[in-house]
Amino acid sequence: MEERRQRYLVTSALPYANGPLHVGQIVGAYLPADAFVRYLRARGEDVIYICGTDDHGVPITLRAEREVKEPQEVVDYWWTHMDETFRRFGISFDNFSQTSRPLHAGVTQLFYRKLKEGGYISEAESKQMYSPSEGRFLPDRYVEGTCPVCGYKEARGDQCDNCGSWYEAYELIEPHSKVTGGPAEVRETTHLYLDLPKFSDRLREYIAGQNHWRTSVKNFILGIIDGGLEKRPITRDIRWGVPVPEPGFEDKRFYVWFDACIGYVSSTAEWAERIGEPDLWREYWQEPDTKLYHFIGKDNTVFHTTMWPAQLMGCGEDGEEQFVLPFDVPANEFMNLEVIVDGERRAMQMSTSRNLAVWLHEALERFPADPLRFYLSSTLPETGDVVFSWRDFQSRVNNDLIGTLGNYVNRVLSFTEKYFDGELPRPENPSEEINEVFADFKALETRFDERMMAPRPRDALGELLAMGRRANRFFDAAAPWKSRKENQEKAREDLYACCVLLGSIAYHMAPYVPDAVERLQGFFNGPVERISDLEGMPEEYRVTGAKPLFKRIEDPEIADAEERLARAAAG
Ligand code: B3M
Ligand code: ZN
Repeated sequence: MEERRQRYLVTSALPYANGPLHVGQIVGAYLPADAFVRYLRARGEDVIYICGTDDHGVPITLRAEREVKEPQEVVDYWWTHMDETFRRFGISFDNFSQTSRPLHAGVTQLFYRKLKEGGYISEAESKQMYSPSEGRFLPDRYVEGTCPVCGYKEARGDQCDNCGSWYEAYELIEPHSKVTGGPAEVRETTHLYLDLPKFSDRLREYIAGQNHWRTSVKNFILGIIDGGLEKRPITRDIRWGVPVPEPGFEDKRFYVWFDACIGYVSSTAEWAERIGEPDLWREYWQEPDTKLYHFIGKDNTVFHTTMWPAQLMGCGEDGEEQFVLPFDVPANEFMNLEVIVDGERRAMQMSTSRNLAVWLHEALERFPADPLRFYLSSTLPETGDVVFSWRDFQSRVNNDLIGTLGNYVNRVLSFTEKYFDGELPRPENPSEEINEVFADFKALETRFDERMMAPRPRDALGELLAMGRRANRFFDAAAPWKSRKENQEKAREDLYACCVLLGSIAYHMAPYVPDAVERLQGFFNGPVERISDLEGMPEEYRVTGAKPLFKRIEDPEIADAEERLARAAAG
């Protein structure tokens, strides 16, 4: 009986299009999702992987103003930069869109209309800071003044960096525009609000039912819901964003977090159009058996588990646009950097403004994607914060990727070519040792599968390394360098078994180091497949023209990369 394919829709957080990508973002939302998606594709599941840039919000307009450019110019530049970097790194999106495209504005306005028809939108007046000289309202981050609590002179619009107090911008003493320095005043303004309290019961029920989520995450969200949700303003007095389809709101735009997650939907719709099946996006978003995964950094959790599900629920009220809810929201923790300061190794927080970061495009100038992907996969912040260290990069790559996995692949392939003309036919009766190692492998494959589907690709990588060690042990015990002289037939049979193991290892390596596995398939002629899924043993394996898959990382390369960070920390 043919198993039905499961439908998956996987997304990675939409990065703000205002600067280059750093490794902290990569381990948070992109690499784990990509490994997961590549694995699902190899398993033959029905999966699409969706992303795009988040083009709205204050981070974008601040950069545009600093560079005296139009926001569109800024986001287009960074979209191209990110698109290229993601490709070089092997992130295999099915679609990478932008939230500044017209299609996205249409989808956002559709969500808005549906929510309004459902009775979830209201209008209210509020106080906002206004800059008379600039003729505009100022978002919080554009306002500075004296802290009403401690008297600190350079307090930000929403929070004081000196005493940590939170307040409304109009409570600041002598508030002024951060851009011009001119005075800011309080003015009344009208905004639209999303009625989150109306969703409380449904949200609670939805979250409480996610038994596969981590309990800590579940309890955290339930705590927020039980603490009482408030109506959220979904418009802003700004000119850059999705236009609000209401009279009187011509000078306002939707708040970036109102449209950001909708970007997942519009990017899927764009993908469907591009492949010539414009309605196909509905299957992924609206068929109830889709499994929807949002990979994000942990600071985006609350939006993805309260406001976003509420938007999805509220949009489907009339039964016309009924959306699935996220099946899982894998949220990763943070990554710090190991930096040498005054000759000492220290873990420091990344700082993009001080250039104290490992930018992905720069790292890719130094090293190929595979070793970087391998190291980062081995240190994904799945359960707690982690530290990026160039020295660890070198030792993981040289010891684990090359020493354990690459070495096994090389030994098997070169032996097969050198002593058996690259041809290994299926043996009649496999030895007891062979049956044993196959059984061990099947158990490891099951463990790998469980961890990858959790989804915990870092833990799954641990199982892959266990496969590598087990395979090396089998090779050592079989000692084909001896047996080929004493018992040709046994040596041939053992090497054949080694190729079966190699096929499984390559299969499980592919989500992490896809380029290497593609190269391998150029000289390894045999199934790259789990042993558990082989239908009978292959007739034969053939090997021609094998080459080492990886290059060792040398000390000077690491010294140079470390020095670049040390300089940033000192400067
Ligand atoms: N752009 C925040 C961030 O990049 C935001 C995520 C949107 S996900 C829809 O961390
Ligand atoms: Zn203060």
